[in-house]
Amino acid sequence: MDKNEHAQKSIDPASLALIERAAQEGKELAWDRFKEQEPQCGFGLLGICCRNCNMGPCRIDPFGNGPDKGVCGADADTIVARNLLRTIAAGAAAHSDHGRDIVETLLHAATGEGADYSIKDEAKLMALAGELNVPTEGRSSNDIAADIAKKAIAEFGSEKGTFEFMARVPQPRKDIWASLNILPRGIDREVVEAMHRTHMGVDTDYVNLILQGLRTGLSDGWGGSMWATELSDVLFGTPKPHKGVSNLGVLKEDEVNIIVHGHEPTLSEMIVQAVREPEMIELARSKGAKGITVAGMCCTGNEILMRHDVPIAGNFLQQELAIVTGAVEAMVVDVQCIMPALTGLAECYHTKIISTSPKAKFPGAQHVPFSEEKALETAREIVRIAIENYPNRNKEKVFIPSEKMEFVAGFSVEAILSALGGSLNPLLDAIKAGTIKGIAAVVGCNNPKIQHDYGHITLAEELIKEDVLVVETGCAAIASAKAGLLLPEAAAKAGPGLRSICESLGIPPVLHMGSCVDISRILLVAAAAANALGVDISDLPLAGAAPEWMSEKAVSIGAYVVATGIFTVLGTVPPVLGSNNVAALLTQGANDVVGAAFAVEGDPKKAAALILEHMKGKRAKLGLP
Ligand code: BF8
Ligand code: SF4
Repeated sequence: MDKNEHAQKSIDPASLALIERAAQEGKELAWDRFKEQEPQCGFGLLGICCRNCNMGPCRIDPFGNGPDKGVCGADADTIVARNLLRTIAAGAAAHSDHGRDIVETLLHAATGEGADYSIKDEAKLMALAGELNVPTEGRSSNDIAADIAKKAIAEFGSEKGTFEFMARVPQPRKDIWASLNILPRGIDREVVEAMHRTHMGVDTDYVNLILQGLRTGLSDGWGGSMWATELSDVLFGTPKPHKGVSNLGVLKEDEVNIIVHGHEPTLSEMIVQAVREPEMIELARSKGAKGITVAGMCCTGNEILMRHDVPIAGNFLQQELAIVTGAVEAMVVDVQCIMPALTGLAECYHTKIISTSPKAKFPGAQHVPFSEEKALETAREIVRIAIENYPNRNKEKVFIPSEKMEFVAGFSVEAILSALGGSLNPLLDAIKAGTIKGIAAVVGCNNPKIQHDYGHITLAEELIKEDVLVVETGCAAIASAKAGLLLPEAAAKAGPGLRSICESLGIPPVLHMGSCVDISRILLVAAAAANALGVDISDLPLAGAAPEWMSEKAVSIGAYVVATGIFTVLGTVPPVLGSNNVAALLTQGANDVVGAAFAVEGDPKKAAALILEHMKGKRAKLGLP
């Protein structure tokens, strides 16, 4: 493979250097495995294969030359819709099960079973207690926190049949959900019902199936994910803007490097604490290292960078590249977006892959079970394993790219409000005046189908140039961090209106709002804007985009963002094109039902044009210039 072929894989110089390095060393990466998969299965790409029962697997002939029904009689519409609903259910389950773990951590912190955790944000706890009608008078924070956690737990099991956070949804939106019968009832319940409905011989009506997809998505966005965000803030602190450093250049040649990768902040918070202990630093020195560097990867990285001065090593397609540096003593993983390839690759280096969750074991990894009861102790054990591994590093194999970039992150809703002087009004006034044309949420993954980071960066740059404020989470936000778009100085790349606002507030034109569960923060900004203007969310000049999405979680996010009334552009094609009816419902029909729909556009410049056109239409309807 020549150099030019590698150049198409990423726009990030650090990644390109390591892709080249891996090729020289004969190491296989996701891009190579993607190539081996090509041409990918046409039935799979169109969503028209079904193996929901053992009369199958069945497939529909997309050209009309073969079967148009499975053995049971399911047609393309049913099969595509059922597959999509199962995908949403898996994504919602992943986010919400993460949420459940956070709820349980708060409960255990409150009851003393998780003694290493404590309530870091009393103000947020009190605000939530007020909102959720939990008595506070004369009560300890732990008692209040326990009550809040129990309220949340009841919502997973759906004792109540409704969500606390529905009170945050603007009334017109809730009326739409009620009329469609898609108000989520219970977080687990919607996932279970989705699985039930897609079982052989249950729901076959594609419209009915897609509606359950929206409800399942809503149970994630306004349920599981929102609990994850809110209670993580209570436990670990509500993010505030601060500086950090990104990209693989944050790894240190002369220090023990530990990467925390995955999604939940519970363990990584403890590792951050453990590496700062003098005994650990002393131990590292005794092994010949100058110190210990912890760097994040993917959403675990986002969780800790939002709250601490901890660098982020990279996003989804950089996880293998981190190992190729030869400078990582341990990659500690919990759940989600962890490539099974890591363990095989790590065998060629000295890196130890340490799995920690009973839910996610990896053959070849060292398993150090994590429990809240012994959280800090486990974190110390993991840090010790990493330190002991430092002398095994082959210094000749080390190749750390020099690229690193500063960023400012930590834009929780609370932080945005405080930057605006206490209310959303200055932002809304700017939108009304046309100084800012609208707000776009650019979120989601990397995917070797798209040049790494190209989708995210091109779209964000195109939008800010046109005076659209961009808010980001997940791997999209990490891409922007590496490209320098999260710095206030990046306002120079924005149009004159957005630039003036950013300069007067001292904020970047692209705001990092957290991990993927923190898209719930974006929902709250949308809801607050709609309430302040007395309109529905779908009336606002807002848009969502996932230029490089790959995960099932992203499909659940898409479902709840569209159901919330926000137009969403996808950069990679979802497997729905095998049914014209389903594709039309998602891209057009949904407009008449929930006031928003999906578009699919792989070229981020064209995606930006779609978003601008959409905002123009919404502005005109509101009578804005
Ligand atoms: O939850 S953006 S690749 S890391 S799924 Fe995964 Fe996608 Fe990254 Fe975070 Ni979100
Ligand atoms: Fe085939 Fe129907 Fe069974 Fe699916 S549910 S595998 S379409 S028979």
